Amino acid sequence: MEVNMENDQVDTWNELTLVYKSALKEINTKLEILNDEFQHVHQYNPIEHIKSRLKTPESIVKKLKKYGLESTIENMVSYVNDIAGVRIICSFTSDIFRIADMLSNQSDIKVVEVRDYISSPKPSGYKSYHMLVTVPIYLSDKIVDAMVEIQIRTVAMDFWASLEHKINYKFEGNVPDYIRTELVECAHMVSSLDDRMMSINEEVRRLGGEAETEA
Ligand code: 0O2
Repeated sequence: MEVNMENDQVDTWNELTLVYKSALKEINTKLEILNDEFQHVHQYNPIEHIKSRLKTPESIVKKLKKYGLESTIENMVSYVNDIAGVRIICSFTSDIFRIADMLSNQSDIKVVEVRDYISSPKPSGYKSYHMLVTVPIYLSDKIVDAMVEIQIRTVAMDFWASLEHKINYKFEGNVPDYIRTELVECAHMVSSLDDRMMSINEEVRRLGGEAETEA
């Protein structure tokens, strides 16, 4: 898909990209600090790994088309909330809420919206905790609040979501019913696995140890 822009729009787009990239850096640094501090205080890392990405212009245009909107810079900023996206992968479900709380409690982060697909999974079986936040970016002559979509999920939820995403892509949304049903069943297995792994970890902690996950 081709994205055509006038010269002045290219300038605005480049500035926007810089702001969103900076927002990803800010959030990543905050997460690294929280993870390091958690390791220092509790000898435990709640975060397994972090992935961050800027949405490609092609996917932004595709999303605007889906919303029936024109591909303008204004529409991108106003209606596409996940231009900057961070995915945080944790070992246990309890870590998800711990990280969400720690981020929400930071005074410069404004939580715009929370979608808790852990407590209320999507009909597809999708589970994840989504937060839409803004973080201030200090430029030379102004402060800009940049929007970042944060998705927090366990390793098992992430495994399920990435396979389901690939399947949806392959079938362009028209996934055969029996595969959909199988995916919903697998999502239930993922939930049960997450619950059991968390129980084992809690039991080990109760016994005075810590079930370390691989570094
Ligand atoms: P991509 O390519 O991953 O960025 P909205 O952004 O509000 O228009 P929606 O679906 O109402 O879209 O918002 P929601 O539910 O918060 O979902 C945002 C993102 O969560 C999606 O981004 C996906 O990454 C992920 N997601 C949501 N539902 C599912 C699902 O059923 N399966 C999988 N695998 N991922 C899901 P995008 O932009 O749709 O896609």
